[in-house]
Amino acid sequence: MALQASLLPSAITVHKEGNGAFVLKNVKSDFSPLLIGTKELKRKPLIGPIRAQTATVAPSVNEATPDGKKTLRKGNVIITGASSGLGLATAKALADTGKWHIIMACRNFLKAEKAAKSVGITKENYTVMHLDLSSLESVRQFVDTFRRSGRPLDALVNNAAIYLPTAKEPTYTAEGFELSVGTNHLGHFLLSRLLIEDLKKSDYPQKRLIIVGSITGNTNTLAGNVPPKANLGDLRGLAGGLNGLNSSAMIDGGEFDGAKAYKDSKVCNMLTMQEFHRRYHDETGITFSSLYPGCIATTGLFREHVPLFRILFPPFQKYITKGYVSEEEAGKRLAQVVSDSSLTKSGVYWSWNNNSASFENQLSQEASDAEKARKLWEVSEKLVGLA
Ligand code: LMG
Ligand code: NDP
Ligand code: PMR
Repeated sequence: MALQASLLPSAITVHKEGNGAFVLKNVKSDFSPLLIGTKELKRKPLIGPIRAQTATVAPSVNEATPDGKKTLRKGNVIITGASSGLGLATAKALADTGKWHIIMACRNFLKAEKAAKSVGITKENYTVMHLDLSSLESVRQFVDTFRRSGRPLDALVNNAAIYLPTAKEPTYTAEGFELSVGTNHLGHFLLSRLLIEDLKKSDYPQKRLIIVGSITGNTNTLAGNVPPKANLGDLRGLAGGLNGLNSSAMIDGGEFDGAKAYKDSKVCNMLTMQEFHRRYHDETGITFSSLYPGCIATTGLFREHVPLFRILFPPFQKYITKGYVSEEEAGKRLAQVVSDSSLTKSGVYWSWNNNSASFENQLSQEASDAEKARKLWEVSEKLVGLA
């Protein structure tokens, strides 16, 4: 895929590596050209328990500094599943810049608070808000709570996920969808559809909606060919409600397989990002992105896997595939997708090479099938009650 160099800042050059990958070099970080200081706008505390949402959005540029210089206000980013692994590392990386306030959207409030403290994110840089993606009711409540906080929304990171590779039988979300696809795809689909309205209202200069993808959902890679392989088929199981009663618990209508359900959910994530791009980018200017941050073999994602796997997987990835990346490094990569001024191109699936240089990666045929993306969008909006 050719890079649209015209859309990129002039400081960036595009190199083609020996392996055919395009790599961005001399990448500049953050919004530095726009930033002269990092003072956050002071907001009035909320009065009363509930306040109807108004369209009062803090201006993105604050001219109230004593020396008359313009400053960009702190960005507000929602990160789902920020209580561990990649989400926590990203929250830390963004908080450390002093330019972001992180809304940690987590199912376990206490765990999230402890996690923020354990990595040294300071109080003024984060807020924990409850979100259980396996309940659409909880997703709607989260959106209400966020709106009542009065904060504008500048970036949304759909990061949370569950992986149930050893499950023999399917389990279900509150509304009765198979748990992996229900959480990883449908929960995030509803969240993103609702919050796009908030992103639209923000006057922040670079607004972004990110959905974390993975190599394991891409069958154009070796990792994506480790069985069971992702395959959404004709979406007959999803259209039937994924409930395992009158339809299959799997998107393609097949037998339940927990590892496949996870990989299928990642294909849905990558397709959804592209469909958002097609439907909303031109109208809103929002940047829609997905990414594979590298193999973060030590995270909680593998908590349900057999113990031997959990022991062998990290050295296997470190020394054999060389696909391993630390939580800290992966967090920096996702933080780049949130705030680096060079990663503004929309509709891109980002990956990194071994020197941690980002490049636009190719998705598999299925994960870039525009017709499937449209169908997935339409079936999903029915399931989450938007159509
Ligand atoms: C299945 O589990 C589930 O049963 C199924 O339901 C589904 O969920 C599926 O994909 C999901 O998973 C299978 C899983 C569990 O095992 C595997 O799939 C095996 C691959 C595990 C990957 C780790 C391989 C570890 C390789 C060892 C490397 C050690 C690194 C040392 C580095 C030192 C270097 C200086 O089963 C297990 O977890 C059991 C794992 C048993 C591993 C058996 C070894 C396989 C060897 C293949 C590796 C090739 C090594 C090449 C060596 C080159 C040497 C240079
Ligand atoms: P972790 O298990 O460490 O983090 C997942 C997060 O999701 C946790 O905070 C977890 O909450 C949260 N979560 C799970 N279920 C729900 C739910 N119902 N509602 C709200 N939050 C929930 O895994 P990773 O950090 O590895 O995974 C993060 C993302 O990275 C995922 O999208 C994954 O697919 C992706 N990814 C990971 C790779 C890897 O190698 N690890 C590779 C490629 C992609 P809690 O803390 O309460 O359990
Ligand atoms: Mg995989 C060649 C490189 C490579 C990479 C980058 C990954 C990433 N894996 C690779 C190769 C292999 N893996 C090979 C050759 C095997 C067979 C031995 C293998 C096996 C394997 C298993 C059993 N790999 C796995 C599993 C899992 O259970 C993980 C998974 O599929 O989770 C859905 C996994 C992963 N390998 C990766 C990555 C990034 C994962 C997990 C994370 C994810 O997609 O979120």
